Amino acid sequence: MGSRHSRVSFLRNSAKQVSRYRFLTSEAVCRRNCRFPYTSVPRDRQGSSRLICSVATETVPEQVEESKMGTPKEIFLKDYKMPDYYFDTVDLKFSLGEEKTIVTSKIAVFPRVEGSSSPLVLDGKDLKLLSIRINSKDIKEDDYQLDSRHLTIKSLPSGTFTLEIETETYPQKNTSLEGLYKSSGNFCTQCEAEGFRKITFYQDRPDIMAKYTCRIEADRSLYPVLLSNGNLIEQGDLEGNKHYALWEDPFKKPCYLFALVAGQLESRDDTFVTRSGRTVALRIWTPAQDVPKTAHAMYSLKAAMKWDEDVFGLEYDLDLFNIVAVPDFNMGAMENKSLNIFNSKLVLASPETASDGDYAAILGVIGHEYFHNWTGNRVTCRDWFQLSLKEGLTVFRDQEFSSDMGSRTVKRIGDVSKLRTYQFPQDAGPMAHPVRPHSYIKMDNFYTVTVYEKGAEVVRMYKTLLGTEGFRKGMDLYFKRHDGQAVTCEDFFAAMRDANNADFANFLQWYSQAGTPVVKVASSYNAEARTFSLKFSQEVPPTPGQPVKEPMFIPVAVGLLDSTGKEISLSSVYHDGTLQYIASNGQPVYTTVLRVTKKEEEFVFSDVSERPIPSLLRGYSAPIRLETDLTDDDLYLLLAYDSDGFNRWEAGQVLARKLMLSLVADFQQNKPLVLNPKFLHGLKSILSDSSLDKEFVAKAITLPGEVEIMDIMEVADPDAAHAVRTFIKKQLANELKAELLRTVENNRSSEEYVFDHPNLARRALKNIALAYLASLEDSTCTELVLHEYKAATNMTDQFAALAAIAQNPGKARDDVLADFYSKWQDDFLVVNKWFALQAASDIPGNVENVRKLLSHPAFDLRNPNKVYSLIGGFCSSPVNFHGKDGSGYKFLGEIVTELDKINPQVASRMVSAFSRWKRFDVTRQNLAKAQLEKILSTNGLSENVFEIASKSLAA
Ligand code: B3K
Ligand code: ZN
Repeated sequence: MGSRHSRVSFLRNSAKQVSRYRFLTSEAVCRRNCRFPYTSVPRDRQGSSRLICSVATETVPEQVEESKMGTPKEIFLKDYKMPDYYFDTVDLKFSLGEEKTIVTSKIAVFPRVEGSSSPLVLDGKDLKLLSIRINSKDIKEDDYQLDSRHLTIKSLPSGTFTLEIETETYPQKNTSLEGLYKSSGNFCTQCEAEGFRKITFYQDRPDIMAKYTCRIEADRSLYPVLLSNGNLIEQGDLEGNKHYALWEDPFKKPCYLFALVAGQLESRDDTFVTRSGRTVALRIWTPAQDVPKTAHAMYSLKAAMKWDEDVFGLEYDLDLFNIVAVPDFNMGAMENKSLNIFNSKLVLASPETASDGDYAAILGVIGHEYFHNWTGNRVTCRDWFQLSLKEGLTVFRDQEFSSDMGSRTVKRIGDVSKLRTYQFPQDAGPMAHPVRPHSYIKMDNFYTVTVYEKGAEVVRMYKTLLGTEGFRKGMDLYFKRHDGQAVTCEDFFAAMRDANNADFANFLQWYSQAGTPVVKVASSYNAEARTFSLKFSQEVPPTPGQPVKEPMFIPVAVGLLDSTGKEISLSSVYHDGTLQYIASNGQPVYTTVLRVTKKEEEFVFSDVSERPIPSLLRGYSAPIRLETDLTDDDLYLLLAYDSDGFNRWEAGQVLARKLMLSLVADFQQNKPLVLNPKFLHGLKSILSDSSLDKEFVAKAITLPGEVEIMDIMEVADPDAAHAVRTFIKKQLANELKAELLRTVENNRSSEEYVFDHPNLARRALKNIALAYLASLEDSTCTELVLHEYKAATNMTDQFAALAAIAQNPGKARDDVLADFYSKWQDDFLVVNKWFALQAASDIPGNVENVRKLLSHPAFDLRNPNKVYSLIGGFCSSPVNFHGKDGSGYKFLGEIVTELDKINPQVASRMVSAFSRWKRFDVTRQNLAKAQLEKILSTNGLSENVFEIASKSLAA
């Protein structure tokens, strides 16, 4: 175990070499509608010891501890080496017990190079080794070496051989929820990224792909259901009230996709007939009482299967697809081959207990995990640095799926908001890393918004450049070339390029350079020449370890509007001295994609008869910060008329950001705050426009969040951001009271809950109106919101009313919160919403309430969802977490230290809230720094927390 001293000295060394390190974090993991299971709270937008013993001689360790070893080792992409040995087949046997579980593996091994004399190095953690046999013979003690991380086998036969290893593990003591563990009495596994090494000794790396069988033996009464990957080929009874099941997966897979579940579960069963006529049995497994709540998950699965056939021509490849919901899960879900394991939160839903947001998240994540069957499972990653190869691509696929199932514009707005709120701050902080990171200590710290969400933006840019057909051609070639392989981001790039004979210039920079590019555009119109020029300049800010950046390839989708807001048809554009005609197919073209590849570059539209208003970066065609010279009048015109729905919303957001920043300056100088009447008028027009999609209106009248505003301030000032946002909200509510009341009236419905676009859009609009009205704190509005709370027949409406009331301290708030708990105390997912709502409250001094909730009987630090709700929720209130007295920081510091002993992955996510401490004033900086130093001085700190905390501090 690493001593306190060795850790501190490593820290000093690492601090000195800071420019060399680029550690990643799950910093600012998003809290909404995603694979990361934070509970969604409608606020801003209203809305990972040496335990390994010699062969069967030493005693069983008292407690299974998470990896708290010596000096953390940093792993580099540039050091990737092909494995010396490959595995052909793996036969696993699990004997599941109450004290211990015995795992036997039989592996057919072959050398990469015939006659190789290299040792075989296997990963293993927190395991007790019982025996090793090669070609059915026990091996001598001198022939292998065991340390806290590896089993190294030295003398090996030449050519192919069989390796049999028997180990003992202790799932009941495994609170890290990684490897084999127990959740609510059931056994389950989580192997990605490096959890399989906690199950048995193995080459735990994704480029080792093998065919698996898995035999599970367990008590028949305690564990009636025994599941693993692939097809069930045999089952039967054993002595001593035991039974067994034998599973065979016909597809080669990396060990991170292995899964096992054993327990008391029941299933909702359905079927899906693929387009080639294969009937697939679909089963969603939960404890018996929850089966009724799996209807929406089953609907989502079938919709996803159909969509992947329709859009990508991709069919499911087995006769059985299982989903299991478990209440204790670090992430949102896991795409194990044919046995997806999900956090219950992303499976269970009923109108009474789940909100529209939950329904949408379930749709998206069920889709996401299903889509991984091709993008991640059939074609996987060569090494973990390539994570975005599967995650960025699969996020892109789930985004497109959700778009097609609902409103494309609103989905895009939500995804871009997520990018701005969570990824932009990461890209601008000490944890900034490229979409394909260069190094890591703990891979689990790299499941970030950068790898996922920015990675999805990178995939989206291929599509923007190639068009739908070209992108599909690229995908087809990718699968044709790489099915059954473990590949790299370059392989994906090459498939896109080759299928389209495309010139992607410096596009690969998107995988290697961190930081959000800042692109400035200056426009000018020449009336005489009838030309309109757009001059672009780009700068990628320095990030840790990358002080100097190269220009990026930025696809900028552009349209031009005339002074009445009408689209101008585009004919040609000069670039680099050559005139390029815009392909038209005989139809007028209103949007073209400019390829910005240099530091400075000019594009000149010809044949433009009046000064146009450019609609730039349509659909948010690249993940950049765009600075334009558009006037407020230009922006109001775009807000009113842009045919690009995303840019119409964006114009309103740019105006809101400008207004908020100027009011922040006023607030800081103690000047009175005044709302710009033009802004009010702009929002009023949107609110009153009945031709607009209601969900779009709800988004358009939502102000940018406090985190987003803090991110664009010179020095982040949470108090100013909060005061200004609250001020504007109240002013708007006051001025638009009549319209808002009408909006609530007109959008109520007593009809049965339906999750479809018109209904969820209607509820979204009504509930944002309600939140605005509640901010007024007058008796009429309080009565109205209370009425809505009582009259609500579904969780969307009920929780929205509760959240609206909870904005304001007082008896009404206390009563309704108590009522809500008493109604829902038996439903742990709803109780988590209740925790999150209170935790995220901006009520002054809320840290004390949150401390009290820590000892609430429903709270448990061992359950990640509860931690994400209460602790994660608290950190999402800038005014309280960043309270100037340091009480929020002290609270988080204490929790992280305690949590790290239980679950390092979860603790590491929580400590990420400190990462941007340098963005604040000196007082806050010192307070946050002191907490980070205290955490780092903790004896036995996990590598997970160490990586995030030390990098945050060293920045
Ligand atoms: N691939 C999993 C996440 C694995 C978690 C590693 N600690 C979920 C997903 O992105 O689909
Ligand atoms: Zn994924």
